[in-house]
Amino acid sequence: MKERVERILKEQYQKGCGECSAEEVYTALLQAVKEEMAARKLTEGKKKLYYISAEFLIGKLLAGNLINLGAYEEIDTYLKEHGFSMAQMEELEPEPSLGNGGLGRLAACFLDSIATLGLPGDGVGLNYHFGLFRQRFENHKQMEEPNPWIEDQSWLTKTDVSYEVSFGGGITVKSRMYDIDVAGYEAGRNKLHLFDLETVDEGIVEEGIDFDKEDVKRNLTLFLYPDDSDDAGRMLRIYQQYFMVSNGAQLILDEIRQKGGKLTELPEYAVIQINDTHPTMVIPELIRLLMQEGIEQDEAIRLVSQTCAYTNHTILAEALETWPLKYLEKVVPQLVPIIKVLDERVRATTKDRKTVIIDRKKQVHMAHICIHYGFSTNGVAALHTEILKESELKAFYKLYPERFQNKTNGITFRRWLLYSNQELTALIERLIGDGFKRDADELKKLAEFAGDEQVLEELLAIKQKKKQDLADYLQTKGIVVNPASIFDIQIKRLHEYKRQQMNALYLIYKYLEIKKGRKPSTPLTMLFGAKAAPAYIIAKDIIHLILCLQELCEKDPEVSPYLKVVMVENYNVSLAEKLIPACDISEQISLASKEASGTGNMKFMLNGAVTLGTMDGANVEIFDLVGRENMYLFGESSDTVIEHYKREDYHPKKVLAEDIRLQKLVDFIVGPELMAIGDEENLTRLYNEIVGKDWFMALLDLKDYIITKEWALEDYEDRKEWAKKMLINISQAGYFSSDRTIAEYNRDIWKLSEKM
Ligand code: 26V
Repeated sequence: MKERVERILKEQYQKGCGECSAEEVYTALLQAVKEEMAARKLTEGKKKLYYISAEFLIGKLLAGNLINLGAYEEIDTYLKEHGFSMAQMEELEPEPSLGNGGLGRLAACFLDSIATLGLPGDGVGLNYHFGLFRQRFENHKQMEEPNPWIEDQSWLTKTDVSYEVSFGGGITVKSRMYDIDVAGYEAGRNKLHLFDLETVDEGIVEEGIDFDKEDVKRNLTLFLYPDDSDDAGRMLRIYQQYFMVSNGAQLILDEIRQKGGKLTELPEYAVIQINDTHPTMVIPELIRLLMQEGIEQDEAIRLVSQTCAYTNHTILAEALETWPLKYLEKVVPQLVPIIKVLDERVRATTKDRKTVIIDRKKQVHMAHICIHYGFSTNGVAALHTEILKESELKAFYKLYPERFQNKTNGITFRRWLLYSNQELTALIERLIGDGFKRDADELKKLAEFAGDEQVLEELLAIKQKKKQDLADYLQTKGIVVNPASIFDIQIKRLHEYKRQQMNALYLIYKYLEIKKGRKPSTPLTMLFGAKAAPAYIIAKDIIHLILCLQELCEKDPEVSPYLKVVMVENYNVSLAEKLIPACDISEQISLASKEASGTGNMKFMLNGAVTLGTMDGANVEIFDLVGRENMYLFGESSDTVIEHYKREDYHPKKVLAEDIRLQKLVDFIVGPELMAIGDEENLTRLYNEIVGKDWFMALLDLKDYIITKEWALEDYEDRKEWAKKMLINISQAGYFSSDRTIAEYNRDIWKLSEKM
């Protein structure tokens, strides 16, 4: 690899590494890695997986690619020899934000594992020019800006693949496919195909992230999920989705033809994983294309149904996509007759009107298309799948019990351990050898060292080092944190069900305790990172509250030595890589039943953080693995929560009336201290929401949360016992490797032949 870099530097700049600027070295590295990847054999096979997803939150790629190519250390040393560093290169790499959060990051981890396991499978998505917005704070509020990430030299490679895609109203556009190579860990190569439109015009973006939402030819792939709070935004989302799946479907059929296959053999050549409902239209689109090729409708429907599998990622009603039929008539009129046929067939086979595709209000239920016309439906954690079967999708489960299955999410250990925590990786390797890098289950061997004082001390020393690293990094952004304090971290999208507001209420509790003179033995640093959807008012109010609390603590000399609040700006994958290894307490506090899985919880556990969480999503499985001794559980069960919703018997005012202490915490939101810092409008609106509605029941669990968190903080004082908890968590994290998840998808759904 080093030689490649030298050669490129010579060719392009006629200089050696020592005389080049950091930018020149970065560009040469990028090209060298791309060359090296291109030289690898593509993983091929008769049957191929197409993982279609509106989001691939791949993050920066340089370091991960070097690791998977086995060249990280070589380049690390090479850079140091010439006065550069890997960290410097990473700072220069722009971060693609082609995803919102968990769902998109999962897709990126999956690509890594698919390539590593040697499975023939590619990703299919969109090449958003700006991706998700960049977040900036101003006056304690979130501002949104475009995040351009495509430079002259980037990971994208332009291909000569191009298709025509037609929309209603006589609009036809020509696409262009760009590829990003995905290198497996010491294994082959797969591809992420991102479709784009050459007429897209970055110049139409006005203030912030506003743009003309009607001008499809110029805006189609500008942003990831533009604001869907208005009709034009929602319509644009349908344009994007159809553009993605029409290109994907044409690519799939082309590849079958290239292999000499017949379209009637579709299920033998292709399996399509539909990542949430965003790519649902691939089903009617493929049926349409097959019929165009002369295949009978019945046969086309049968072939497509045997090819498509659907993953559900949420039970939140507001996130389950339904589109007004009239929108589809406008954007994709060619699909409407097919969707109507699909609906009629459902109506003919079942009386249960809960499963219809087009409902009485003429709304099209995208998930229903996937379940009826796919051969598999899966949830993303054991509890989530049970809830789908027993409540949300019960009617479907009755119809097709054999189609339902669970695939608990996972994360790639290459990025979330080998790369982001090299110190911990080295310790593990010394203790149990390097087999865990290929077989994450081997981490279990670490449990033997739970009584080994020296190992425990080393583990603590590594945690300390990572906390120091984070503190140093934050310092460069003007933020000072005390590395001797406890790092308590909640990083994830901002949503009421994830209950950042409950964490903020704990903060108020702690602030008031310190004001009363009850000072913690070890200071506490509470770190947050979260973007709120631009149109999600209450989520933005919660950010406002946290930023106001940050200032309140900072400015109060009685409090600041003991309690520090930091909300990092523009939380993204690279920040996660710095925050997670430094964490002591991992906040996984969603309302039970609402977080389908969570994957941050897994990353924290793998890095030796102890979870403070509810029995929700994959937390349940973490608890099963580590036990009561090694995790802090609190809150009502999912059954109780589901009952409350059914009976409509949860009232925040009742909870507050029963406990005056909780009332005081909530009142603080609109008290003089915060009003002096923040905006009355935001604080009052949030207060009213919590007191009047509290839809995600933050107050229900607040008391238990405070007690349990206090208990965890107390336990932290016994460093040896805490280190044991850390070690047990790491030793049990192997189950959450996405290699395990992908092996299960392949065994039970895709059935591709492995080439290792
Ligand atoms: C989407 C939307 C869109 C409209 C407004 C509200 C809303 C709320 C939530 C969502 C989530 C969409 C699906 C999603 O991202 N699910 C996440 O998938 C992860 C990977 O499976 C999983 O770990 C997370 O628990 C789950 O929330």
